[in-house]
Amino acid sequence: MSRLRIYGIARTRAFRALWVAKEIGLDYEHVPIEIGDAGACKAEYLAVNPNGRLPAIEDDGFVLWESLAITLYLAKKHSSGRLYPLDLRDEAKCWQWSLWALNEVDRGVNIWSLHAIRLPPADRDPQKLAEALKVIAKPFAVLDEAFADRPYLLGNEFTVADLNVAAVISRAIDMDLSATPRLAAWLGRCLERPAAREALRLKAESDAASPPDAIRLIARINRL
Ligand SMILES: N[C@@H](CCC(=O)N[C@@H](CS)C(=O)NCC(=O)O)C(=O)O
Repeated sequence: MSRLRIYGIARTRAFRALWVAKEIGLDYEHVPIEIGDAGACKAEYLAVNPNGRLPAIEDDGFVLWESLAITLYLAKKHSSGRLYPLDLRDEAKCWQWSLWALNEVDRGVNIWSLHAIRLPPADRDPQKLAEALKVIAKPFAVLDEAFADRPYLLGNEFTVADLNVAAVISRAIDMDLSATPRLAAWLGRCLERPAAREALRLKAESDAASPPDAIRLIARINRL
């Protein structure tokens, strides 16, 4: 049996943990549980993550939740000096970009993708869509500028900083990104990596298998 278990259907933020596991080439067991009463709110999962949110991992008995804590932990544990930088300042930059992604763009991109694409047309709210685009415009300009003199966030190499930010905004690949061309090119480069493509395939499959009511539940339960 694999020592690493990843909880959460790939359509959720579990995608981030699946991507890093594939990027490193880890052997893992995927437990594709659903959000809410169908899975994440059941007592069995609440014992793993008392927040009732996805994802979480169990690594040889060690439990961890919060998607980007998971990616940072797995990258540091298995890919120090490659995905996870050895230098303290580079490491701090990985934390900086990861916290930035969660605080500045995670919610806005989610609201955008639900109200632009994923919800049935009758459930979409153009005002929420416009507000989300307004909220992410400034941080997207900051991200675009970060690539003025480098192909990846820390320099010439793809690191967990890129993985985390690209995973958080992955659904923005369907957005009009013409105002931020460097961001668009970088996001394309990140999502074309073989590991990202495999994780995206799982995500697309679980998106496709989610009926409209499941998407409505996502919007309601996450207040998006
Ligand atoms: N900050 C958390 C957010 C986790 C989260 O909200 N996950 C969603 C699925 S993508 C969820 O479980 N929502 C259900 C709920 O909030 O009850 C993380 O990045 O892991």
